[in-house]
Amino acid sequence: MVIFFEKFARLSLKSTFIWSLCPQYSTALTTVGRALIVRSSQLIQHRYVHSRGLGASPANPGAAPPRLPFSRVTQEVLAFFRTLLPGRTITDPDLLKSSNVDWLKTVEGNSEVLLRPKTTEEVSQILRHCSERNLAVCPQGGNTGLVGGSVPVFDEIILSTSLMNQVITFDNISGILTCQAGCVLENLSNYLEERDFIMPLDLGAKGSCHIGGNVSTNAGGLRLLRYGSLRGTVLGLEVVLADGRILKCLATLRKDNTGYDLKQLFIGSEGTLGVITAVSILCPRKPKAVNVAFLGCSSFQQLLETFQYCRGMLGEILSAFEFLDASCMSLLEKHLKLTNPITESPFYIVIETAGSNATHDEEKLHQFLEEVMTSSLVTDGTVATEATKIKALWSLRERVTEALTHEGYTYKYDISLPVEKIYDLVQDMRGHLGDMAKNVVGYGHVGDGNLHLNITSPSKDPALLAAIEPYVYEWTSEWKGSISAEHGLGLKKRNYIYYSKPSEAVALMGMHTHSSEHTHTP
Ligand code: 2HG
Ligand code: ZN
Repeated sequence: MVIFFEKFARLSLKSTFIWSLCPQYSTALTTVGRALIVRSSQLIQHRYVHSRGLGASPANPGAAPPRLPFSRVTQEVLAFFRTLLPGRTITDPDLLKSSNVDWLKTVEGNSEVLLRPKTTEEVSQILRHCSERNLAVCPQGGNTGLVGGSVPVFDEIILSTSLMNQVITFDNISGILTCQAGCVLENLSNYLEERDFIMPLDLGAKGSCHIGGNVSTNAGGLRLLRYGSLRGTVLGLEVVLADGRILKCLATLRKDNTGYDLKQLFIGSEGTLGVITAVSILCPRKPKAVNVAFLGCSSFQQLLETFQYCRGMLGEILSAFEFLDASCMSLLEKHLKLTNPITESPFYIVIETAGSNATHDEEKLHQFLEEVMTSSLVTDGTVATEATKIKALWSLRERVTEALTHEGYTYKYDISLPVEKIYDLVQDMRGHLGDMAKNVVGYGHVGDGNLHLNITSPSKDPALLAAIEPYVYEWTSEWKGSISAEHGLGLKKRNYIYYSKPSEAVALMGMHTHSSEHTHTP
């Protein structure tokens, strides 16, 4: 068994579970039955972390587990990689630097080898070789993740998908795109737009993130409200399992009820079950008309009522309903010199419509705006139909994360809650932290009940962290929310899974834990 993800042991399905559900594979159990699981020593380690309360302890939150007894990369191993990937086996420490640290610069590993395969066959050979030699591997896409899931914790070999960037096929009748995992989301969007289609997902990180990483973290983003999650739009996957076997489930069918839908196991499993090497995805037609409205509201309650009107009046053309609060706006102005296009308000909404008839869409949008403005739900607003202005309005929402990075250290929370509760958490947290925090800001995907709660301080502050956690997780759990709505668990959230999932469910995922150890389980 090779793939070792020190940071994460979430969907490490136990072999007994998966194989007993798949009788047609049962003969394989004795020889390769562990192929879909993270090695058992990691599971033991996970119990170790929990049984000592290290993971959930405010004094030591998110503590990295100790390094397990994996082999070290030898000259013989390097020689194998250099023959397999000439010029694509990177060992120069300067070149490795950016792959060892995450985008937020909060988590850093110490890998000495970065591999850049171009084909699925090469990925398969890498994993087989590592499996046979007990070498740990960290798969990496665009390295834009926010939970420390895309960088090594110790000296894992980094397997980068950056050169696996080819479109394989696109069918312009069905709208199904099949491509390699390392395609950058924005490149795919541009490719499709030239063909009158769009990607069903859009993220602030689109310029760097890879589609394989998007799928393995089940990224949500700005269009989920309209096109649903990747669990619905991804039609097929090609995956290399830990022992090097290639699982070709790269279907391009809308409907396929033959047996288990295995690809679902890999969507959102953050690389713990295998490395996604190719994806087929259903893409919508490019809308003929896009409008973006940027509105101001004086209270979150009014924002929620605006959302209700919006769903009722714009239903079939609504493609996004996002929000940011006044603190986010101040940071955008301060650090990125962006301009607020409307009068100052406690809350701002970004509404996007995407439809097939410009006149019809504009008429509907204007009726909606008239309604929410005459009823004083919305205090001010502006609408864009032209591409540059649309982009400028979207920047106000998409670039909040970037603005926050200039504030010092940011504690990030990605919470799912009943939509009417999402801003209560921000307000509650402000009261709870008082002067300890520099900023407590809220923004996110109202349409999906997904809050991004970000708390800043001039630098890393253990006392502040101890005040935030586990408070934030207890709050979320009390309202039956999720402690990771769309970013995944990675290294940073892995120890908090029990706030969102019952211990029986975690045990089914392969974590060997005892529920009695989890005093914080609701
Ligand atoms: C977004 O919606 C991203 O902008 C990032 O999910 C959120 O930085 C964050 O907390
Ligand atoms: Zn988000």
